[in-house]
Amino acid sequence: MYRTLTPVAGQARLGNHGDMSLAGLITAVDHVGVAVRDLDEAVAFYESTFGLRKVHEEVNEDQGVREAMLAVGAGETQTQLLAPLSPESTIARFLDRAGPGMHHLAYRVTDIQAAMAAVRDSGMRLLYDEPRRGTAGSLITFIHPKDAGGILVELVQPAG
Ligand code: V0V
Ligand code: CO
Repeated sequence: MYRTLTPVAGQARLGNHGDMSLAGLITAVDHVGVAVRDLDEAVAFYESTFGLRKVHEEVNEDQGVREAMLAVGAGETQTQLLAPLSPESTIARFLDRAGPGMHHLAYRVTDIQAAMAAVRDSGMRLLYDEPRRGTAGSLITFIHPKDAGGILVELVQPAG
């Protein structure tokens, strides 16, 4: 019925999104990234206010951040607090422009190379040609916010 009524749309769907769709590759919201000025203060605030629980902390020189992961409920989804390591870091620029607040939305993917191929196929700009090292040994990349509805979207393939 669908095909009979809208054959062109049907073909476009298959042609553009057949094997290359992100559908099926994204399995969860992995984390929401929040830019903060002082990591220790922010961890204390999120723990006491929302009852979140810090489960991980690390410095990521490549990304210019000191970051903490806080489990929400059982920890399937986390809140990531990000403080800048230097005035040149992307988080410092964000804080200068917008102040503390939501910075990115991270979708968990099963296969980051396949997800990156799907993003390229859709015409959205990836910020990195190859995945980089993210929190706790994960592999990450980002989609430009101007191509993703005004949100900086991270794709993350967890370690292991
Ligand atoms: C910038 N824009 C944003 C944005 N950052 N829009 C939504 N959300 C954001 N976070 C807008 C900005 O307002 C401009 O809009 C436009 O995009 C171009 O911005 P820009 O002046 O070029 O800003 P920059 O120089 O700060 O660069 C923005 C990008 C940069 C996204 C290219 O932040 C970047 O490379 N991010 C990827 C790396 C990253 O964010 N690392 C920290 C998280 P108008 O004014 O033109 O309309 S690390 C992490 O999450 C880890 C380690 C992990 O999860 O494991
Ligand atoms: Co992140």
